[in-house]
Amino acid sequence: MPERTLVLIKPDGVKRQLIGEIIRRLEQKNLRIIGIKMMKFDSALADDHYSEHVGKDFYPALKDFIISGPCIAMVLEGRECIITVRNIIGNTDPVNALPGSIRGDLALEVTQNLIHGSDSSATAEKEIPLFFSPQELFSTSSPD
Ligand code: IDP
Ligand code: MG
Repeated sequence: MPERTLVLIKPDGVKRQLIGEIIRRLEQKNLRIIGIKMMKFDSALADDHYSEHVGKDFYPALKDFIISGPCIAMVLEGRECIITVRNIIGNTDPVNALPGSIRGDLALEVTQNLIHGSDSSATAEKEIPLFFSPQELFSTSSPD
């Protein structure tokens, strides 16, 4: 099975009407979207998804932001898609993200940095089921 990763267009990306621009960049790389939905974080999902950051000084601001409005959640599939998506996204701080990356071209703030991508296969395996049931995913390697 090809590798899978969780991608979120964060509330700033939805508000700024960058959904199409962000998806265009991912699809043009020939990554496959195998699941997609608009959804809103609640408090519990924020704490689960960002469990590694709960308790850090920036977490209250991150949590307020991620629950502030709807997100687009997606599962992408493709060869080495975890590192590939991370490269397309760019550095966590948009100031340090290279031009050509999503954060490098389109964002300026560390909290409001437009997009999330899983950082490892273990993380992807933890994150994907928080947003999608198996029935909501349409793998490119399945017959339909
Ligand atoms: P990532 O999104 O590039 O994987 P992480 O370190 O996993 O970065 O942090 C998750 C999110 O938390 C970041 O995307 C960003 O929105 C926010 N964040 C991370 N570090 C900071 C910080 O030092 N100040 C403010 N927000 C931060
Ligand atoms: Mg991360």
